[in-house]
Amino acid sequence: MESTRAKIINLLSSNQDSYISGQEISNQLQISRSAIWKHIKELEKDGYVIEGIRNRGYRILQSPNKVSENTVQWGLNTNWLGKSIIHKESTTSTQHIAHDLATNHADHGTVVIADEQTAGKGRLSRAWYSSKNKGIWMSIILRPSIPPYLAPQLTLLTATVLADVLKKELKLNPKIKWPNDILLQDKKTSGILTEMQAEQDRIQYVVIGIGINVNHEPDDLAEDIQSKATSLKIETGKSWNMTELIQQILLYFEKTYEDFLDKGFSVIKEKWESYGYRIGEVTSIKTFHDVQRAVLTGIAEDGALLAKYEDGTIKKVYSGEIDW
Ligand code: BT5
Repeated sequence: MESTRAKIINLLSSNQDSYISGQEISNQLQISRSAIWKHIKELEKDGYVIEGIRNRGYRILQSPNKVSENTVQWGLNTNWLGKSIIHKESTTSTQHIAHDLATNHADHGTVVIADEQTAGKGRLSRAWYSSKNKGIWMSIILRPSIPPYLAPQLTLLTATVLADVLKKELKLNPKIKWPNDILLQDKKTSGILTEMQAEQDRIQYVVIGIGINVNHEPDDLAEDIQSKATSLKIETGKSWNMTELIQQILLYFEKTYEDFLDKGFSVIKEKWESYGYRIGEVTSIKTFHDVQRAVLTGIAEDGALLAKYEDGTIKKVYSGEIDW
């Protein structure tokens, strides 16, 4: 449920350069002018700078430099993604909250964000370090009308979205390591965890978890990952505004997702392969059964990794690690 404050922010944000009168806000939200005034004062306490001019109305001049439902909403140019945002200062895992919301009928496009996760999850019950205010820890709820076996495509789609944002907006040179790692200078800066609730032939919902190390200094990274992980700050030497980054990710995500529904997976596949780490090279692939050398030739329509083994056979790898 969108809060009244979020609705006010939404209204003011949809019209950033002009004023919205108290009367109009009152009509649209069905609340009194004095209630609006109280909400505006609360927003100012949060760090918003709001100009109110008699006979003209209100307009937002500046939003605070901290992630919250309101700050992400302000200036978010999506049509459906992130229209409902749940922000927590601390939680076990945004995946847990997203699953709870999704089973309670949360809308397609609902986004859960946390400043800190105390039990962040990776794949296969691995842990994901999510230190306070250092990175983006968020989950997106989707209700896609694709068959369950194609859900892995959404992980690959998400990876291309993150790579695109890092490349186009931050001018970095990201690589995607199959299936879900975003690397900068061969070190992991981001991971994706896709979880799904489905019946045999129908997806009820998918939760896509995105973790990005943003403003970590080297010492902020847990000791056991220091040699193989990095952050945007470590790579660029500067801090990044996480609210803006989240907005960019959501905007690119919405566009890419719509393209995917329109045109199918081929566009994603091509882009993924252009970012693919060690594509065309010989590497080691570790599966549940064994470790083998193979050339990575690309990805298949169902999201599997295509590997050409030394005996010349090309096989699909659904679960495993490359060059770990
Ligand atoms: C992933 O798993 O890479 C998926 C990570 C997804 C995290 C997001 S954050 C929002 C949402 N809520 C959650 O609880 N999870 C999602 P996997 O491929 O299994 O990689 C896990 C491995 O990456 C760990 O075993 C560590 O070696 C390493 N690792 C853990 N934390 C890291 C970090 N912050 N940065 C880089 N590497 C990390």
